[in-house]
Amino acid sequence: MQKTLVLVKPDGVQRGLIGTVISRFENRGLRLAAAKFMWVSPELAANHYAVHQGKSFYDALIKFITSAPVMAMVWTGPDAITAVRQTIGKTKATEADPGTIRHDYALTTRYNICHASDSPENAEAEIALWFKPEELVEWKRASEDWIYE
Ligand code: 3AN
Repeated sequence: MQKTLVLVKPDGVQRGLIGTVISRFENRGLRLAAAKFMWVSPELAANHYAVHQGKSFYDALIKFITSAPVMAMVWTGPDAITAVRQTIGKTKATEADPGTIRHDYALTTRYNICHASDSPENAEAEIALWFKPEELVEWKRASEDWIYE
């Protein structure tokens, strides 16, 4: 079982898509492990996007992620990192496959609704950055025996 960090970013929050994003992951069979609705501080934004520091879009990215609240979540399940990335689609919304969140709700790269960790290393680091260990909820969905091997 893997855990991965998902953010519904300011554009998704402002457009009323928090429930839609959650539904996609619930319908897929993934299990919610943590959630909080929050403003992102400049420090948290800089930490989260440290890998993009120095890039042409960095300042705009920090401005964007701090411009409205985000819904931060941890989702868990078998191969959850790949499954969640597959469900949200490619970074550039016009390259995302039909049926993915980014295809169905976005048109650009900056305003692409959500973030999801892209590797086990980044998932671990991002979950530790956004959540305290005690904020992760251990539980089992009643349907899991019919979804997980
Ligand atoms: P992903 O969100 O798919 O992991 P990253 O980590 O490459 O993609 O990019 C993080 C965020 O930075 C994107 N979600 C997007 O908001 C922004 N971003 C990435 N590349 C660009 C770009 N070329 N122009 C504008 N914004 C970008």
